[in-house]
Amino acid sequence: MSRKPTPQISPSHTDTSSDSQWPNIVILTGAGISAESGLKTFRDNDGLWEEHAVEEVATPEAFTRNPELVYRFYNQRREQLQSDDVQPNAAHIALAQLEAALPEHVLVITQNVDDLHERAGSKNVLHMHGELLSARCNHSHRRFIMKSPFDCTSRCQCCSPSQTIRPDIVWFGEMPFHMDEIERAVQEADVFISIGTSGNVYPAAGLVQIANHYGAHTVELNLVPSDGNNDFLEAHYGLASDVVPSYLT
Ligand code: BV8
Repeated sequence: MSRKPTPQISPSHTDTSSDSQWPNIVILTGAGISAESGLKTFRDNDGLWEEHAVEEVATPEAFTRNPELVYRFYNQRREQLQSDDVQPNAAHIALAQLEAALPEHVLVITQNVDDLHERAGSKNVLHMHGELLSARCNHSHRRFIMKSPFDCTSRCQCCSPSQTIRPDIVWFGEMPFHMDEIERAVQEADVFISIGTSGNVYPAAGLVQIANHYGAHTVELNLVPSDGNNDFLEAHYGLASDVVPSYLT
């Protein structure tokens, strides 16, 4: 597949009136984009998994075996996310400004389960690993906003009798959300930008290969080279709150 011409994407320097000239920009984000907002990443030194083995808290088997522990793990993160000192940072804001300047041409696919992209103003966001602030009925799989802590008495409102609910999270071994839409968007992307992810978790980590195959210009913006850094045509390293705004403006 031939490579699409590398488009110029800083809308601040160009008239964005003629819509058709603008590229389709797909952005994949991971825990690193939220690190400077105070949310722990997964695999950095003081990361989330350090405190909990993945098998303990992020698999359906863990939830069946020990729902209280899983509830506690997610309640801690929900409480932290809702505290006043956790706010979107300059990287989230830069992505929201890009979407505002190029409506219909920017999609954020996030592995993150926080709502910082939305709170920064991004509207076109797909949470492929679910969302901390919602819950899911264990029977109907219907999802609903739930900001209060989970506990073993939590029940859904969609079934009769009410059924147990679970965090609205995609655990290991479960199919991520929105995969058809995600793969279609990556195939149609002119630019694919990966921000703040170690490239450890599939299928998210495999999206750059799809982007390359369909000829997109692929860019990694990260603190350090990720496991998949060789798959990117361009890379800039540093703190997301520095490297993302400077790349996009
Ligand atoms: C599935 C829950 C199939 C949410 C998560 C192929 C090969 C090998 C393995 C597999 C494969 N296919 C599937 C697998 C198994 C597995 C997998 O990938 N395992 C890995 C560990 C080997 N994948 C799955 O199970 C997936 N499901 O494939 O299902 C299927 C098919 C049919 C039918 C049914 C099923 C499901 C994956 C989702 C699992 N859930 N989390 C939660 O609790 O939050 S994954 C978890 O990791 C989070 O979602 C997280 O977002 C994600 C990825 O981690 P990162 O975001 O990258 O975070 P990390 O800490 O690793 O890295 C942070 C990066 O930021 C670092 O690079 C760091 O340098 C950088 N950084 C730090 N600070 C900054 C910064 N950058 C910039 N600025 C800073 N300030």
